[in-house]
Amino acid sequence: MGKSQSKLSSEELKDLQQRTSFEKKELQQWYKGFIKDCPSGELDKTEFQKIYKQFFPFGDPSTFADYVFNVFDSNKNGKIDFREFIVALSVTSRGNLEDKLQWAFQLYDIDNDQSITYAEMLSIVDAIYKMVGSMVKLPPDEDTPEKRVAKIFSLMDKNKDGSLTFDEFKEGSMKDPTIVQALSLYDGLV
Ligand SMILES: [Ca+2]
Ligand SMILES: [Ca+2]
Ligand SMILES: [Ca+2]
Repeated sequence: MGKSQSKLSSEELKDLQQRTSFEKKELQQWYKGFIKDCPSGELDKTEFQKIYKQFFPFGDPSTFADYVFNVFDSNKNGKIDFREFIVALSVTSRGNLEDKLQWAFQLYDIDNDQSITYAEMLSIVDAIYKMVGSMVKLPPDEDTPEKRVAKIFSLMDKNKDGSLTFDEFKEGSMKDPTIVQALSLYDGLV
C-alpha cells in the first residue's frame, strides 16, 4: 500500500474481502478509522504502543505491544500498513480456533523457529503481567509470571523437553482455555 489514500480502491477491497472475514462496508469503515488515526497509512511501534496505553493506563503495555506489533508486521519492515492490520484483526477477532491458536503461537514463538521455549513464554507472560498491572487479582499459584509459565509448561510440554511444538501448544490450549482467552486481551484493542 505504501502511500495513504482517502479510500480503498475497488481492487484492494475485493482482495481484502477474500483475505479477511470482513464485509465491504466494514473494511471501508476500518480503513477510514485507520487513516484518521494514522494519516501516513502506516503505524510504527511508538504509535502502536500509544493505542495500548489508552487501554491499559495503569500498567505498562509497551513491551507487550512490541511483541504484538511484530506479529502484525508480517513483512517485518517495522511498520504496520492497513492490509497487515486488517488481516491480523480478522484472525484475532473472527478467526476459527485453529487460526487463533496459530496466531497466538506466533506471538509466543518470538524467534520464529516453530517452537516456544520456556524463556520465550516467560517474556510474553511477563509483558502481559506488566501491562495488566495490579488490575487483575490472580490465584496464588499464578501470581508471578514464573509460576504461570511453570503451570502452562507442566500442562502443555508433554515430552518434557522444555519447549512447545504447535501440536503441544494446541492440545494444551484445548485443555486450558485461558490461553486462548488471553487472546481476547488484545481482541478489542485495535
Ligand atoms: Ca509491515
Ligand atoms: Ca522459538
Ligand atoms: Ca515439548
